[in-house]
Amino acid sequence: MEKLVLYNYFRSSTSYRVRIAMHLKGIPFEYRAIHLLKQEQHSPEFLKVNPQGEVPALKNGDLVISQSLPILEYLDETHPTPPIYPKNPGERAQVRQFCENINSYMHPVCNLKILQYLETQHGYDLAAKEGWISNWQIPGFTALEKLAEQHAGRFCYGDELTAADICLIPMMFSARRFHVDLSAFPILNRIDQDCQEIEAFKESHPLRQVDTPDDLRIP
Ligand SMILES: N[C@@H](CCC(=O)N[C@@H](CS)C(=O)NCC(=O)O)C(=O)O
Repeated sequence: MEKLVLYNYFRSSTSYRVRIAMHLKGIPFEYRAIHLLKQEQHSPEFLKVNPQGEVPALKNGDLVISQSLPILEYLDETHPTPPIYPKNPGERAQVRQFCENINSYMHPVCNLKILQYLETQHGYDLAAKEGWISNWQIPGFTALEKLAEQHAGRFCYGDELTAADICLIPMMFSARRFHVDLSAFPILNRIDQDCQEIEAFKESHPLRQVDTPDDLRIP
């Protein structure tokens, strides 16, 4: 069987989601780095892989899937152990809802192309971009904290890791990078700390990847 290829970038939070799932499930993969700041996502070769010009993209032989949430579901269906979605349909839908809060509302506002547009078309400097991100993400984290109050055990939904945690931890990493104040979210911070102790999260961490620049790398 051919090895799976993951097109990704160390600091991309959506790539980080997929790396966590692959390490958690023990799926070997080839790490193909796409340097977003060098605009490699818009190269003709990469656009053949993902016409949308975004990472992550997963290649399994002739099959290519982009969008991290469908990739997570594909991995869960092809490698069911350990599961990352609950079996019960209601609980499963709630985990998906939590993921979508992050995926469709919180993550897009800090995407590179959005920030580049704000800078080139509207003159945003770094402080203005960080203000923009906080403006949208604080209400997002506020909702996630409320959901966690209702549903969390050790992790976001009960005591088993799910896709909710796999989306949350990269979102928190990205938010901290842009100086979003996360101090008002004690449950989310506690879950984040717990996850950082788990091997799959350590291995997937943006600052420990092959394309992590040396000056950012952590042990
Ligand atoms: N909803 C997509 C979002 C993918 C996405 O936005 N990827 C970012 C990196 S986190 C990207 O490739 N951005 C390229 C750009 O902005 O030019 C997913 O979940 O995979």
